[in-house]
Amino acid sequence: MRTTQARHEEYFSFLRSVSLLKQLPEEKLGRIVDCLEVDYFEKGEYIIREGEEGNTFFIIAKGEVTVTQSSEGFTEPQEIKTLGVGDYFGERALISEDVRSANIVCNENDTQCLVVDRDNFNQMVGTYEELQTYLKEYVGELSRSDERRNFL
Ligand code: WNU
Repeated sequence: MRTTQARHEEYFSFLRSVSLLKQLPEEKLGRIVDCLEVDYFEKGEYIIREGEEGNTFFIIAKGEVTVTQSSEGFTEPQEIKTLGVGDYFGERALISEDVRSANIVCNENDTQCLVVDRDNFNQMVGTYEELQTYLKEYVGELSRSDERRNFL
């Protein structure tokens, strides 16, 4: 049997390995683990749809996803990149207070994501200035690469 304690330790050490969260104090990381949900996806499933409202942040614990986005001159969304274990997504809608700006499609059966809701995300990054600055810069870069893809 896998106890609550074992589960807690497992996710705690996994989150420690996520580069974004490396600097977080132990106590804070522990609180994130306490309020995490785990979601499971199968190949082909949409985890996020472009244009929808979103209130969650995801960290990939197992498997792989593809980021796609609609693009001028194409009928199908275009592939942008692939994300794997330890990568995260969904921060942009939370930081920019905007709808989802890309699709996230599951690429592998039994993909597992750790899901953090908006309130907990704000607690996670809000009180940690470095994290906030880092994510804001990254989100700014995303907007620029979106423009480049669409207008060149
Ligand atoms: C991109 N353009 C857009 C990725 C993951 C984390 C960071 C990049 Cl810090 P959302 C859709 C999500 C979006 C991002 C992710 O897709 N995404 C991108 C792009 O070139 N989104 N617009 N590349 S992977 C990635 C940076 O997380 O957040 O809530 O939902 O808009």
